Amino acid sequence: MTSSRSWVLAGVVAGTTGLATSYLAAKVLTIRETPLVAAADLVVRLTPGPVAEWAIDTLGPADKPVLMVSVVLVLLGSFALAGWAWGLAWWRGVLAWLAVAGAGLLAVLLQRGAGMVETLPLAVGLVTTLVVTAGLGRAGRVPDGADPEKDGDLEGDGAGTRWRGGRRGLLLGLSVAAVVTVASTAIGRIIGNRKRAVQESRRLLRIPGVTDRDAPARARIGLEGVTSWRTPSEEFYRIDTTLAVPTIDPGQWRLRIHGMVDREVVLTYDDLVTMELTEAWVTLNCVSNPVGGGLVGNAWWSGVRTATLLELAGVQDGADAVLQTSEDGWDCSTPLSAMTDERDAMVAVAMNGEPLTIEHGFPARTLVPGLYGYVSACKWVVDWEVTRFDRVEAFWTQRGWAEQGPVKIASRIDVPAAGDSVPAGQVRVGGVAWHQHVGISAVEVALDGGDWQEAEIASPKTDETWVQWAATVPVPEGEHVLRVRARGKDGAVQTGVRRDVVPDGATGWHTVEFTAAGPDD
Ligand SMILES: Nc1nc2c(c(=O)[nH]1)N[C@H]1C(S)=C(S)[C@@H](COP(=O)(O)O)O[C@H]1N2
Ligand SMILES: [Mo]
Repeated sequence: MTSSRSWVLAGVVAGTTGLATSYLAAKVLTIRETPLVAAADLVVRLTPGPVAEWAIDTLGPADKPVLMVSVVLVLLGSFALAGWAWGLAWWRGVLAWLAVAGAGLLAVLLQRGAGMVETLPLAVGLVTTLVVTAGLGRAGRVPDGADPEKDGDLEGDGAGTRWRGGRRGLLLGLSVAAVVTVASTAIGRIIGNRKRAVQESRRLLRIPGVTDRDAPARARIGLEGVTSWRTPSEEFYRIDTTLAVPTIDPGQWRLRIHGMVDREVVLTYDDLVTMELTEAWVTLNCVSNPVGGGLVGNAWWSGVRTATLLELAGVQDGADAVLQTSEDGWDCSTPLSAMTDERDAMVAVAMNGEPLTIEHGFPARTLVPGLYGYVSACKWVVDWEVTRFDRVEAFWTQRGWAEQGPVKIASRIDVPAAGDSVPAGQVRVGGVAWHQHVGISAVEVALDGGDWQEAEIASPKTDETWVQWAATVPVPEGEHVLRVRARGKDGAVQTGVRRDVVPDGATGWHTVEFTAAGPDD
């Protein structure tokens, strides 16, 4: 075995180990496409049409396996090159690995919807590869003074880092790499299968009593461009701190209610879904939603009233909070009063007529109308400790956000969008407004700082959701600024004072700049 051959082998082994750990990372992070699949996808996308057609024609159903095998061969080739380069000088090897990772990064980022998280497996793979290459290089070295002939091959005394072939060390290094590869692949498989199993059980789940609803006609203002009153689940905003989305088998799920209660209660998923279901339209808000932002959505939710569940346990005097914890350890402290009053606070099991999606908290999540998500809407909820605010601090309150998070009155302009150009004249404008658990009594708009003009509002017949509004505004030619404000059924008028989202939600009027064009423009 010559020195450069050993380095080539080291490269192939290190690259393969990196592929394995990147696969494991992708499974842990529940990223659909591993870097390897992303690379294959990129090849497909870069393949010219005629070539692809030729491949499909000649290879038929074998085209996918052939593609994967080709990608793997090309990868192994580049691993070999990188190992060889490392043998010339370690920094050349590092550069070569960075080039391979760079190609992988490109492949990953070109995937639909890929973001920072999707690049993490690649980083894990790269680090593994660098460590394994360096480690093999070291392990293969013969200790100074030993007779290299006895324990391996010594390649001359040329410049650069030379493989000196300590056979025992090399074998040990290779074994470690092999164990890491096999273990990562096996664990990744198990995690991947579990996720698939949970997805499958979710898909087959039929929860008795769960209904689906379309937005009622009275909730729709009928102006094109205004956000749909009911947010489709796929478009519903998603906010959480989790890197690896919990995949919980409903059969394993439990909700433990303890703390300041008469008797501790542990509920199974079956217990939960055989209780009386409540269903309601509820708008969910993120406290981090800036004025005019999209971190707000409205859905038809089905679940069991939190009040009913707390009654089972019997809340003791003096308690004023429930510390809710999710399966991944995130927590929030929710006012007991909001969980026990007449509003439809619930442990939701379905959203828009279907079991919750895994991202939105499957199999169960809490929902408290009128409170921001960060103090109430615990996804993957597994534990409720009935307690007192003066005894606990939750994830976001530890980080400077307010302990209490009632949703502030707010309104948004959807039409026109910022920068739009519309024909001058009578212009239809519209959007949404909300003052949950209180209700919206009026929405007003003002053009260019002029008088407030009252808009029409739809009447969804509940105060726990947003309402759509629209108005007809006379707009002369030129550049304009439209602003909106809402009035609450409690007499509140939305303030124009601009405040940041920290610590308890943004305030200020949403304004939109647009242009009105004359007939000749
Ligand atoms: N387990 C868990 N639940 C959570 C969070 C989280 O980080 N982890 N974020 C909360 C926040 S800040 C919001 S706004 C809502 C968002 O819920 P959604 O992702 O279903 O829209 O979930 C809440 N529940
Ligand atoms: Mo949030």
